[in-house]
Amino acid sequence: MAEHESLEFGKADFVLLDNVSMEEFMANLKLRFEKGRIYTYIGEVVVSVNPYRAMNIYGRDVIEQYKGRELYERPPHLFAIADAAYKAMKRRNKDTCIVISGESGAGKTEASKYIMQYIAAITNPNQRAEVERVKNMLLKSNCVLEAFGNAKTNRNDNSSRFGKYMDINFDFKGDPIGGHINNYLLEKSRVIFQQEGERSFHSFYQLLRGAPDSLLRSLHIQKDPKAYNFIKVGGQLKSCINDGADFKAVADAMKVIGFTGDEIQTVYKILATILHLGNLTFGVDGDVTLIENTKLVSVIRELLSTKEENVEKALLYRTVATGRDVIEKQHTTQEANYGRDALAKAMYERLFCWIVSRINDIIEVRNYDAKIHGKNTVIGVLDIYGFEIFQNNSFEQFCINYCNEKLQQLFIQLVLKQEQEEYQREGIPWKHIDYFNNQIIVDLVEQQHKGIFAVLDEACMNVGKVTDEVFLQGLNTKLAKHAHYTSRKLIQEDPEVFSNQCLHHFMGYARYSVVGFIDKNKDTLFQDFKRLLYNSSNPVLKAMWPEGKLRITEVTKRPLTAATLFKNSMISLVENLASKEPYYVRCIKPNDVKSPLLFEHERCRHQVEYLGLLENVRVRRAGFANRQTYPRFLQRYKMISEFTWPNHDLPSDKDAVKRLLQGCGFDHDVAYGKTKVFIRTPRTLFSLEEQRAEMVQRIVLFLQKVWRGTI
Ligand code: AD9
Ligand code: MG
Repeated sequence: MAEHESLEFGKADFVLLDNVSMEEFMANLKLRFEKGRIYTYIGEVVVSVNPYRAMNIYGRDVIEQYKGRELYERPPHLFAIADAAYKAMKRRNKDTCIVISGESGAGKTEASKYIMQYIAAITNPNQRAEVERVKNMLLKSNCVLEAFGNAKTNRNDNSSRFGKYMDINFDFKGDPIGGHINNYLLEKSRVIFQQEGERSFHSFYQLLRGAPDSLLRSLHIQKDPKAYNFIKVGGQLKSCINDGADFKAVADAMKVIGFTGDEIQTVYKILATILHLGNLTFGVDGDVTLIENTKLVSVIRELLSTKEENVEKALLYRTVATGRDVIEKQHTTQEANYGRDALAKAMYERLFCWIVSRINDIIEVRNYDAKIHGKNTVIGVLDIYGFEIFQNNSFEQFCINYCNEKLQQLFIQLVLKQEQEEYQREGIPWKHIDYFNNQIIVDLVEQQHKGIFAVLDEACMNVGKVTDEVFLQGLNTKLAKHAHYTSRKLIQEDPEVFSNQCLHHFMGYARYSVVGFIDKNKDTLFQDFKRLLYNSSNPVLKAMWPEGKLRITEVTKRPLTAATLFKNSMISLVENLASKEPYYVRCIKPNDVKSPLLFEHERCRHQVEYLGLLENVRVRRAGFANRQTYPRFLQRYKMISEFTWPNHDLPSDKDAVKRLLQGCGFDHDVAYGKTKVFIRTPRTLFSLEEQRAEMVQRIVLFLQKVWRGTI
C-alpha cells in the first residue's frame, strides 16, 4: 500500500478493505472520489473514476515522483502502472501491454494519453534526436486520429468511434524507437447519419469552423454546417470542443508527422466531396434516373480530379458482367441514394485507414540496428470504444459491445481464471472464488455455424433478396433457447419497432434493431466507384483505391463480410494481448451528466459488479502478488544471501530459495509451489529488490576497488 497516504482518503488498495463486500468497496470508492483520489489499486490493477474536471496530477513534478519507483511507494496513479509496465519490459526484456477498459465516457482515451505522455517523459534522457522525433510523432498522432475517428455522442463529447491499439517499440536502452497503430472498425455509418443530439466526426466541423476562407472557397464549401445534409442529421452542430482551434492543431500535427502538402490538401478535398455528396439528390424523368443538382457534380469532379461524365455515370449506373457480356444497368433512385451513401462512407473509412497507414509508415522502426539486434521490446496500449447502449442500437453497437465482451473475457482468463488454475497446478492450498464467466456470450456472438455473426453471414450469402427479417428469423430459429438471447416477434406493420433482438451482455441488457444489419454486413460498394477513384489524376487519392484497377470481369471473389473481418481482428487482438504481460486500467463513469461532483451510487455499483472488481479483490487477496520459478528467483536474488551466493550446495533450487527466504525473515509471506515460489505481498518483493540493489552497489564498489588495486 502507499504508506504515506492517510486513511482520511480511504484505502489506496481495495485489497486492504476490512471486509470484501460490495458496501465496503463502494464506500471506499466514493470516499476517494469525493476526496479527489480518482485512482485506487486492486493489486496491480488501477481502478479509475472519471473526475470530469481538470486534475492537477499529471504535471512534470508528478511524473518525477513516479519515475522508476515501485508501484506501492506512491499513491495510486496511472503513471505507476505505466512505470510498472515499462520496468517489466526493461528489466525482464518482456513485451507488456496496458489494457484500458470501461464503458463509453469512463475515461479510457484520456487515460491512454496520460500513459503515453508519461512514457514519453521518462525516456530518452540523452535527448537523442531520432528518439525525440519518434516520441513527438507518437504524441501528435493522437490528435489527428481523434479528429477523424472521434465524435460527440450522447454518452461522450469526444467518443472514440474506432478501436485503437498502439505498440511502442523500445531499443535496448529503453528508449522509444518507433511504433505501430492497429485500428479497428470505424463506425462509418456516422458519416451519413447521427442520432438526435449527436454529431458526425469532428473533422467535418473542424474544417468548416477552422479552415481559412481561401481554402473553403477552393473546396466550394460554406462555413455553416447546417448547409450539409450529412452532418446536420443529429441537430447538434456545436460541442464544448473548440473546432476552430482544433483545425489548426490537427493541420500542424499532420505537418509535424510528415504528411506532405498534397496529402493534406487531398484530405480536405475528400472531406469536402463527402459534404457535397450529401447534398446530391436524384429524381426521375420517365424511366430515367437523373441527378437533380448537376452543379454539384462539377464540384465533385473538380475535387476528385476525375472526369465529370465519369462521376455522373458512376452515380447513376452500375456495370455488371453477365457471363462474357458487360452491361450498364441504370440505378433506380433508391439504388442511386444507396450508392451515394455507400460512396461517402467508404471514402471516409478509406481516408481514415490511409491516415493510420501513413502514420505507421512514418513511425515504423527505422533503425536497422535496433531491428536486427533483437532487443526490440514493445509496450502496447489498448484504447477501444467502450460499451454503449443508445435509444437505437444497430450493427455498430453490436460490434462495439462484442469487442467489450472479448476484453472482459481476456481479463477473466488472465486475472481470474489462470490465476486460480495456477495455484491448483502448483499445489498451493486454494479455495475457489466464483465469478461470472462471459464466455457463453462471446460464443453466442462468434461461434462457428451457430453464433449470431455466422447466422448473419449465412443470411448474406443467400441469393436473391435477403432482408433483415430473414436474418432475424434465422436467429429466432437457432437461438430461441439461448439464455442470453431473446427477440420480439416480428410484426410486419411496424418493423422499425419490433425487428429487434435482445442480448443479455455481461454489462446488462441491450436491445438491437436488426434493421440495416444485412447491408452493413455486406458492405457493398459498387465497383464503378472504385474505378472512378482509382482513375483520378490525384495520385494520393488514386493510391487509396488500388482495387479500382481491376476490370469488371476480373472481380470474382466475394469479399469477407464486415462481421467476419471484425471477428477475425478481435480474435487476433486478443491473441496478441494474451502473448504480452498485461496491466489493467478499469475505468468507471460516475454519472451520466458529466458532473465532477456526482457519484451515482447505483450506476457505479453496476459497473463494479459487471467488471468483476469484487472477484478481482477476492482472488488478489487470497492470492499472491508475485510468482517466479525457482531458478529465475535465484538468478535475481542469490546475491543477498550467504547460503546462495555465489552458488548453493543444497539439493534443489527450491531448497535454496527456501533457505534464502528463511534467512531474510520472509518465510511467512510466501508459499512454495511445485515449480514456483509465490510471494504474497508486494512489500516483500519490494524489500528483496532493495536488498538486491544494495548488494549490487556493494559488489560494484568492491570490483572497482579491485581494479584500482586498492584491495
Ligand atoms: V468512449 O468509449 O471513447 O466513448 P472514453 O474514451 O472512455 O469513452 P474519454 O477518455 O473520452 O472516455 O473521457 C470522456 C471525458 O471525460 C473526457 O473528454 C474528459 O472531459 C473527461 N475525463 C476523462 N478522464 C479524465 C481525467 N483523467 N481528468 C479530467 C477526464 N477529465
Ligand atoms: Mg475513447
